[in-house]
Amino acid sequence: MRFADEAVCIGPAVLSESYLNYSRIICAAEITNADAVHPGYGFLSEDAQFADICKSCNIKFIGPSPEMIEKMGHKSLAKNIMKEAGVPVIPGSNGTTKNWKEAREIADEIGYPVILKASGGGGGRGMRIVNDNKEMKNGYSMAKGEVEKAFPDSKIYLEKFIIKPRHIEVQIFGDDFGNVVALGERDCSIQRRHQKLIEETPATGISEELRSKMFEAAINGAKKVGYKNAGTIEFLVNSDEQYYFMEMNTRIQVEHPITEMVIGRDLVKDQILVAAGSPISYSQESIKSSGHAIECRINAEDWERDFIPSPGKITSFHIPGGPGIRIDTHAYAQYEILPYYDSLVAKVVAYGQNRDEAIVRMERALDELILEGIKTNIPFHQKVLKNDNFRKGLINTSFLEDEIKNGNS
Ligand code: MV4
Repeated sequence: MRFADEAVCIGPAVLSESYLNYSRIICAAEITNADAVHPGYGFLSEDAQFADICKSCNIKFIGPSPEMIEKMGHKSLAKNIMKEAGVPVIPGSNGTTKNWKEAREIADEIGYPVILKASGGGGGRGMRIVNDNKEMKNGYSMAKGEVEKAFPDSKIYLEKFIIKPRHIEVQIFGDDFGNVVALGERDCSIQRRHQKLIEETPATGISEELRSKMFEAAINGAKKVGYKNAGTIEFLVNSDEQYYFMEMNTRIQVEHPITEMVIGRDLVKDQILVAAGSPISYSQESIKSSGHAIECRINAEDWERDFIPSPGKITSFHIPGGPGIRIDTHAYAQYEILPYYDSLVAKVVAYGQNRDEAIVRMERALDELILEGIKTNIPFHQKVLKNDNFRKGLINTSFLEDEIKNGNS
């Protein structure tokens, strides 16, 4: 904010009166005579209604159309659309389920375990695993209760539960002229309570054949729906290298810098260009990915106390540098981390010619990163980077549970 040419106060800390308030944001855009709004990756970045309001105010929303955000926000609908485009999707209900009996019939057919998900959800909220036929009645009603509390759309869909999958997402980009490119994949399997902590690209241990199949599927899916601007197609990949579409994110994501590092492009610049009506200026064939990049998300959290938030003043701050190190942060010495917002303080991104070099550079960068006055998850990252299975690239969505105990144990 201090670096900006102009800044406008949009309201108090309460989110409903500032960052989540459509009219406050539109007012700020009007006051500054802004042509466009970049929605970032939180708050209103996947809010179809906000994108629609921008449109009606003649302010360009830097992202896909309101209709696209709406469609992809209905997770079961998004699956059907991708299935029609020939993208493999996780087996399960065709659309949402009417009741527990229907869910049980489908599950009896495809086999247990299954997972119940909120069609209006995402990010892991309102999910429930059902292990057998006898669990369905109770499991369904528990899921329904949670989903009704959490989301306006309380419909539920069902999927085969994939055991210890890898979470691999493909970065795609579309323009106004029907061009779509795939800019590489990211492995985001290292998560805790559906919060990603470490991401890397390229994904380790997947064949070139699987990678190109996923790119092709992602491009076909995005072309089929006429996708514009930056988006991510999320896949789950099982131990037999089968890949299944899970959901689509209609925003730029926190972890986009690792893709920028290996392809040498500025994705936010590209978002602005495409939003301004420029065509994508390069072909799929011209995209050359080289080397390996890893991101560690540094959060203001006390990882020894079950990752509870640790807001407060940063008393000293030293940022590491050197070859292949990129730090994205809004913080500085004497900056106060407020309790109202996300606990992400910095992204440490390490690039190397190969995975080993990226890991070693990341370890050095984390050693040299000094953040005092608050607790952070830096020691957690150091523990993961030392882990033998992580070093071997043997990771999946259960890695943390299976391999990393918390601070005191
Ligand atoms: C799944 C899954 C296995 N099978 N779906 C969905 C939202 C995302 N944040 C996590 N999700 C998952 N969906 C099917 N059909 C595994 C995950 C998953 C997960 C599930 C339970 C506990 C931790 C998890 C970590 C990553 C992914």
